[in-house]
This record gives sequence, C-alpha cells and structure tokens, in this order.
Amino acid sequence: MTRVITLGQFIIEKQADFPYAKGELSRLLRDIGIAAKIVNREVNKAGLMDILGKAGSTNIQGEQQQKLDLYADQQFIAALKSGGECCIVASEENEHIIRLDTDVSKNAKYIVAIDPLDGSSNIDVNVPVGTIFSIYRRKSNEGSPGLKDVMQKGTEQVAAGYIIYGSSTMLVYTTGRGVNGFTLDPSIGEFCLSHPNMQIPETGTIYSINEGNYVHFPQSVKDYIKYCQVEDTQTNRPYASRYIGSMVADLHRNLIKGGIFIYPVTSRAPSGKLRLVYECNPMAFLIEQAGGRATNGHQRILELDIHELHQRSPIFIGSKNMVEKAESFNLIQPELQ
Ligand code: P6P
Repeated sequence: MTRVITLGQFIIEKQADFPYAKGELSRLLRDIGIAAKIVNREVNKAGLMDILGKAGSTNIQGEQQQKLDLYADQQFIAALKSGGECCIVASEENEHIIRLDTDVSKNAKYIVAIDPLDGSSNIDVNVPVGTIFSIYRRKSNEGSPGLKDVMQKGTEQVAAGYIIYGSSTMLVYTTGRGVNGFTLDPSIGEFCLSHPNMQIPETGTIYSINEGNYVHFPQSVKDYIKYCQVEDTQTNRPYASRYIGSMVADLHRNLIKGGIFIYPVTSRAPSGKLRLVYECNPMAFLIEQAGGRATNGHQRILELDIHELHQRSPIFIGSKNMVEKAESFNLIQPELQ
C-alpha cells in the first residue's frame, strides 16, 4: 500500500527546499487548494443548481460572464483574503486589481494573478474547465502594493499552477523545482499526490489549435498546420488534431501525452487571444518546469514585457521539439498592444 501524501503534507515537506521560507507560501498554496475544493463542489453539481448559464454581465475582456465564473472569482478572492498571505489579487474577471486590505493581508508579501474559471463557456456542455493561478512576491515592501507588483515578467513568478475540473479534479503546480500533480479524493476531501515530478514528453503527435480560424491565420501558421497533416512515418505524421477549447484541458492532456498547443495571432486577434498575466505566464512557467517550451513564436513567454494588465499574447506551448519545429516556420511577430 503506497503512502498517501496529501497536498498539505507535500507542501510542508517541500518547504525545506526554501531555506528562508517562514511558511507564508505554503499557507498561500493551502488557501488556493481550499478554494479549489469549494469551486469543485459547485462545478460538479452545476447541472443541478441554478448556477449554470450566463450571469447577464460581461467582463473586462468583453466576454459573457457565466454564473460560475463569478462564483469561482468570489471563492478564490474570499479564500485568499481570509488566508492573509496575499495582498493583491489580479483576476481576469475584474478590470482592476483587488487590494486585500485586512489588517493581516495588507502587509502580506505575495500577489496572486488568477483566471478563476478558464473555459467557462464549456460548463453547460460538461466539458472540463479549469482555474489558472500565478504567484509573485511583492517587488518591494515600501509603500502600499499596487499595479507595479502585479505587472512583473513571468520569470519573476515564485509559483504557478492550475486546477482542472474534469473526469477527476486535479491540482498541478510548480514552485520552480519541478511539477507535481494532485488528484482530489472526494472520500477524504483531500488533494493527494498522484503525479509526482511530471515531465512533458520532448516530442509528441498531437497538435491543438482552433482550425476554425484557419482563414484568419498568418501563412506561416497555415504552413505549420499543413506540416502536421503531411504523411511521414519517420516523424509519426500526420499528427492527431485535438482541440477542447479549454486551455487547461488541452495543456493538461499535452503535459501527460506530449503535444503542442497554439493560439496564434489572427487577422481578428492581432495580438492573440489568451491573456499573458492570467493564462500564458503561469502555464509557460509550469510547462518549462516540466521540460517543455513556451514562446510567442519568437520570444520566451516568460520574458515578455507586461505593458497592460489584461494584455494578450500569441502562444506556442508544449513539447520542446514540437515548439521549436513550429518556430522554424518563421512565425509572424505579434503586434504590440
Ligand atoms: P477559441 C477559453 O475561452 C479560452 O480562454 C481558453 O481556455 C481556450 O483555449 C480558448 O479561449 C478558446 O478560444 O477562440 O478557440 O474558442
């Protein structure tokens, strides 16, 4: 009988990796795990509650907000506020940063950027959705924390990860020392270590892109898609096309099986669609820690300058060899926002 290691036990055991840690990051990760369990409970019974469907509002991205988007947003903010280890939350669902100014939180040293429920338009059709989070240390303890503490390059992240609410609910995260996956055991209400030291295969046979946008892709992306579709037994082509329309689900599959996920610039989205702070940076940190690669077609995602909180970026992410091959198609430079 292998030993069951819960997320809490794992975090404490790994705390030793951080000689100067006083437990704040451990407690912050615990707070995220707690909110994930609460959101999971609602996602799993969404069909039975008056919590499906549209909330009748739109977010800063101009996207229809689902009731569960708002519920998840509220739960993560509440958990971070009561946990006291985070001073600012930047949420994809909110135009401005949220200052957690309770007596404890206002002096906390961590910032959390979060996409509370990514892929939420899939909820009503029972397709996996996810939460994506990214943790930064405040740039300085001088004065009150603000936008400057949030708009840090991806290389400054101290932790990042996602929760996938799928056939099982998993929390996958990194603190810069590899990637570990935990599966929620509903019978004990704990995330238990199920995927230690996750590594993405160096190459794969899955490409993941919304080919419905084909006519709007730059020629270089069209050329790469055609490369994926050509018969060549030496390189196991044609690849399989898999696109769920939920970034967390598509990337989780590729992390385990190998593959490339692409959301490029299009004529309708000249800077790409996915958000740099809430989606691209955390996923890029995690995939690089798993041995993969993440670029905007030319530059490491993690090294991109942040000009605007809700900035978008094209992204080519996944198995190292596949991303490098895609880049060799001289992919178009995204327009600066
Ligand atoms: P499209 C979901 O809305 C999301 O932000 C990601 O989770 C997903 O990968 C992408 O957008 C899907 O976008 O344009 O293909 O529907």
